[in-house]
Amino acid sequence: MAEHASRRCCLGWDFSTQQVKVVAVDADLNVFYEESVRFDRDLPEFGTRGGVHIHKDGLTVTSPVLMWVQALDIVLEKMKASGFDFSQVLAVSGAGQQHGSVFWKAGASQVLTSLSPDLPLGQQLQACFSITDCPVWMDSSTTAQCRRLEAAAGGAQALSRLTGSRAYERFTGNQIAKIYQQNPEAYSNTERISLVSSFAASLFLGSYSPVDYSDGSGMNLLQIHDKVWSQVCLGACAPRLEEKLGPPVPSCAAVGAISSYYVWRYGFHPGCQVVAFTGDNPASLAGMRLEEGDIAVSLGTSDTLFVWLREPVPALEGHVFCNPVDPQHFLALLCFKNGSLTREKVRDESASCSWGEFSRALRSTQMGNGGNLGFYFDVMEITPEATGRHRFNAEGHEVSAFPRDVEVRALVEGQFMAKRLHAEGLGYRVGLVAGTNMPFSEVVKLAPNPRLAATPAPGAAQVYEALLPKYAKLEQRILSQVQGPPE
Ligand code: XUL
Repeated sequence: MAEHASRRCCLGWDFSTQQVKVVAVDADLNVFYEESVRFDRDLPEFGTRGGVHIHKDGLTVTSPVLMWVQALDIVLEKMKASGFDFSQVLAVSGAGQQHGSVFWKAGASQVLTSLSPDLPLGQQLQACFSITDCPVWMDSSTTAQCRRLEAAAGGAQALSRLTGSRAYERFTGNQIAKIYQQNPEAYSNTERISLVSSFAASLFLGSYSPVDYSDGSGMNLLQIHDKVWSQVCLGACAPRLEEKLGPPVPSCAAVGAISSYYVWRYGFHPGCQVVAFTGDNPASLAGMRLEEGDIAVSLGTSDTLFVWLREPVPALEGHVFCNPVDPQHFLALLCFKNGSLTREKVRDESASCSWGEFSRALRSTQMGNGGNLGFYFDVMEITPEATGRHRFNAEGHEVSAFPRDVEVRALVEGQFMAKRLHAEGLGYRVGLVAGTNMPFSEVVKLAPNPRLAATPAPGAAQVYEALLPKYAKLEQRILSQVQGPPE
């Protein structure tokens, strides 16, 4: 029997855009088993690219719900074939891509509660969805619904104060409104609407699992302070929506025992608990073990920044979600579209296509870059909404170019000052003292320490504290060139 066969553990699932993945974590928080199914490669019959269908309008982006169900079937079968001992699993939980939604057809609940252990889920749930292609987070087709929702809530800022974000096309309330308007029959034939996360939890529970506060904050429907659905927002999106959503729960809530389907088909213990699933970004905050005052930056195609906040200031940019670890606190998320690709471009132009050269350029210039500041928005930026490259010398005069080494430092410093500036805009304060008495941090103490990729150089605080107001002023200058002066 395989070495992983009989270890008490919890299973963590990830229903992401491109794959379904599972990890088994033992009592010392060691990951000792992993399995996954990639949609494009392993389920080619659904014809997805990157796990999605991009429709002809270029704005609508969906994924087939049965592809997600079948992916779960395949992962479970692979685990079984490898000798995985399901009877040792104490609990299952997980994460899902945020904002995506699943529409369960009238009667689906009946099917979910009476699954036959002889058949895979995909076969039994075939007729359970009123919408077979689910809107996902990459969809941007709901601008009209967004404007309507903001108007109903008293404006974008008022909606942001209430729900943590102004109206965003991918946020689920706006997606539901579009479905209600364009396909009213399918909407009225829907008995339950899940997020991808609560949908996945429902599959394990064998009944509808509630939406959790954290992922629920990505819908433009949840009042992030009171943790209840906003009647104004529900009313602006679609009728009878509250009953289709069910009441939300804390992200750490145990929602029930695993369905007997898994007990009979795979040998799970009947007492195995299902803990509410949440969104992938909230799950990352928990996984990275962030605490109050911490900030985490993910450098990808887009850069994402996560912050643990106690007193958020919801704004017109970025998102404030309920914190998955401590429901009294919050998580701020900022997305910067000009991330890796822009860094690579500047590396190619100013550092001979070499990261070694790029690092040398950084070492050869001083912190603060002699007062030179740059903005590198090769594609329309999300935070802030501006475009183009803008360079300013120490006197604040716009210049057309920098020496190569100065260019490299201006890019890196500019990208990171933007992160600090906009995180502060959402209520983050550099230098906060970490919170005490946090049970989650106690629990995860056992896990290997996350590896810090870098630490600030001595003197950095003084240099950038002084430079930040100048950066903010120049950013305003660029924005007023794009948008015209403020009213
Ligand atoms: C966050 C967002 C994405 C998805 C990716 O608001 O839309 O990060 O969660 O899965």
